[in-house]
Amino acid sequence: MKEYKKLRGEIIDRLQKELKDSRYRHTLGVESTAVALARRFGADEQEASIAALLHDVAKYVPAEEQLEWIRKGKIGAQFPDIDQYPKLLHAFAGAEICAHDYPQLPECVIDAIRYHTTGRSHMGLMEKIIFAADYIEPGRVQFIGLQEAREQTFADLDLGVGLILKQTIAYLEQNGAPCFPLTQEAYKHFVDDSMNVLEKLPGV
Ligand code: DGI
Ligand code: FE
Ligand code: FE
Repeated sequence: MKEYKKLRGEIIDRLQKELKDSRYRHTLGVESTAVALARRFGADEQEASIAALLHDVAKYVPAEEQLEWIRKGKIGAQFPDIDQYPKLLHAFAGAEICAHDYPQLPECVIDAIRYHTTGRSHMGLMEKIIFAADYIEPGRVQFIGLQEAREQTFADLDLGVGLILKQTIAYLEQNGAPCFPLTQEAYKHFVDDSMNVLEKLPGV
């Protein structure tokens, strides 16, 4: 990536200003995990680093401002009820903000930011890496299934994504939170359909 070092430095400065401390540390954990996954699965490590650094950049942008970015952005018209899913806004808004602020970034980096929370069916390699790295980064507070998700992801990225989707949907059900259509489609693709992940996963 052209001028990677300079860009990374600029982004680090921005994150230190715009993110809370704990979110900043999480972001660096996602970066190191994403770079490791990129090396393991043959993706561009610099692109993984930048996508990871930017994935939560919109976390503290006011909700109304996030909605404005989304409404005028790529998927706004597709999901008019997006305001019913407050936890998802930062991913969709973050992608629009980054496409605007860093026009040099490739589409795969922007899409990795856009789909890092929900996933989607037919995710590209960079999307899978950021989706998984966000979930398994070393700073995540321990919860049931985290260690298995880590091991599974480094063994087989598709199986890792499938396991993470399965655990996320179980978590949403437990908490009575609605599952977003993209997450349902991702689950169908990675867990139910072609990949038959469930049959390959030991006792989950
Ligand atoms: O931003 P992070 O905290 O690092 O992690 P994230 O972007 O994966 O956001 C996780 C939150 O998003 C978590 O509280 C669960 C929620 N979430 C993930 N998928 C869905 C969802 N919430 C709803 N309502 N529907 C989803 O499909
Ligand atoms: Fe996030
Ligand atoms: Fe995150």
